[in-house]
Amino acid sequence: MLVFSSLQCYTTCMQTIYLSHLHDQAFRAKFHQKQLACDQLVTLTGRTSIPLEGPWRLCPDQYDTCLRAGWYAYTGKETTPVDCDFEFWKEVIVPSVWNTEHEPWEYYEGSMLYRTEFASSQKEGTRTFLVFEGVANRAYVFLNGIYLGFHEGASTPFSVEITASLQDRNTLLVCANNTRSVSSVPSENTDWFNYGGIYRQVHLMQVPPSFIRHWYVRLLDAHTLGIDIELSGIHDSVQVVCKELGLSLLLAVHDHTASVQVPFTGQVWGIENPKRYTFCLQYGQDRVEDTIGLRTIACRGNQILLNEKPIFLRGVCLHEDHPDFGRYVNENLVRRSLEDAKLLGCNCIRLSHYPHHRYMAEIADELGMLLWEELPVYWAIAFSDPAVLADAKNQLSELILRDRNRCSVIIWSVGNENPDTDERLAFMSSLASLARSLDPSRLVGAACLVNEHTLCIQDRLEACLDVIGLNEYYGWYDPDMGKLKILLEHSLKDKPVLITEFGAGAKAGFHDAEAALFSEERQALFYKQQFVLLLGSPTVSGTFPWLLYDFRSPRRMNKYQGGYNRKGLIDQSRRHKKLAYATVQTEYRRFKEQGR
Ligand code: GCB
Repeated sequence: MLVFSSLQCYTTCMQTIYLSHLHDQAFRAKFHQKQLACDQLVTLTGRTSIPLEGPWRLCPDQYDTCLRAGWYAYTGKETTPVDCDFEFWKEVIVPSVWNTEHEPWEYYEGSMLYRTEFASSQKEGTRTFLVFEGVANRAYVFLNGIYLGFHEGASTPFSVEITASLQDRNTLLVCANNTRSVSSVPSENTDWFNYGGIYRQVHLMQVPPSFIRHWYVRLLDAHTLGIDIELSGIHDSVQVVCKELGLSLLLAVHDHTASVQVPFTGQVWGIENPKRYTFCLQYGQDRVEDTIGLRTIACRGNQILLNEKPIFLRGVCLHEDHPDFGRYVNENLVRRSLEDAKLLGCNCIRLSHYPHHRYMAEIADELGMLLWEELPVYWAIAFSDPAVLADAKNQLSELILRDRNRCSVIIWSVGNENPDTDERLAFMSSLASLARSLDPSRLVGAACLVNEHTLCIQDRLEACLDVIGLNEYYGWYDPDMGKLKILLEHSLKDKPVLITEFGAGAKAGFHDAEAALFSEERQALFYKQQFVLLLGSPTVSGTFPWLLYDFRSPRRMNKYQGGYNRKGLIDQSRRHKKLAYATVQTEYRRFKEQGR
């Protein structure tokens, strides 16, 4: 009897432990306490790192059982039944989005577990970091069964120090979750496909005990170069060398920072001559090196000045989307987009509606292309939620820390087409202030709102911006293109106004002499008529057709669209240039001849 009752008690206790997580609805809270945010980010560019790419094992975890029941702690030596067997998971190449890698996963939204093993030999005294360049939409990271932290935001990098938990052989487990949520940035409703996964590179980065955390090189004005460095360590000086500029400086470190301003007499970076200089920094044993272009960007009235000369932005918008790779991009795809934009006659690309891969700014620096970079503060966001604001601020900080040495980036955009409320104004103006405080050397913009009754750009946010974006679809969603003429006449501002979107849908290969909706002829006609108004208007300082390539969108389900937004000048395969591509090309040639 005694034996039976203690056995019964044992069984009940075990069951209690085993079952306890089934009733825990707050299981995420403990994970969310440990955030991997911008204060932990280390700069990747200018360093060598060990890529952790190649085959990883993946397993959908629709009910988040890994987080609920602690699968991450399993060693494979469990003596009671467990619900996962790592070695049977499907092998997939990382980085990639899972939607393109396995047909049953095409529309999957939820958690996906990623697991890899790697060996590491840690030299005495070195510090090791894991750097993730992009996990959609959020990530929970575990190394050797130990939880390292949580990151929110699909498009910006994050890192975590793993010096203390690193072993000779390591198991890295990442729970990537792409559930859309009203309290995320972006929110649950967007006009693009919600891809998921570890879709940008993962690196193992080893640095000496004292190292350079961030560095920021730019022109303060046409004749002054400014350098600011943030350090982690004990040395009292940091060396900065740029041979071509004849610079060799030893800067004193105070409070983990070093700064200097020196006269600049070199060549500025520009579209025609994308001149760059190699800068090397040495701090104790740590060394970083990067090629950096130097230029100024400013506004005078409604003009944009690049290197103190007015420039008209002949732009185009771009999404990261490819039928074979989703949001994954490699260097070739980025080069191809830049070539297609250059050939179109562009000098600027609007990277909509979220931070694109860092390759874009790196290669744009090299080729001479200006960029508008954007935060996914898109449509309806939970503007009154302080946690959402903290998330948006964190994403903005991570983006700026990543790209502020990239001269091609001239504008930080803090949002797109958001409803006009007091909460939205407070939210977005605080993002604009943050962008300015982290990087006073660039312009701040956003796509603003129109008063459709008075036909005028009218948005309280304008006061917080350097450049005003206008998305307009007169002649498409609103058939009356005549309204655009009036709107432009009413909207002459003392700041540059950029037409950050205008476009019409066309199914590649669908032709119609009457220019029916969704025909290539209709799209070409739309651009012809729009450009007559835009080119003649003193209000407009730049134009950005929406957009270079067709992209997937679950909101677009008519027979021409078939799950794609068809406003691309080129189709989604990137092979078929629609008629409108040549129309825009001709208009941009004309712009150029007229000195715009
Ligand atoms: C917009 C949005 C953009 C959409 C576009 C469209 O105003 O900013 O994200 O994709 O319109 O095609 O309707």
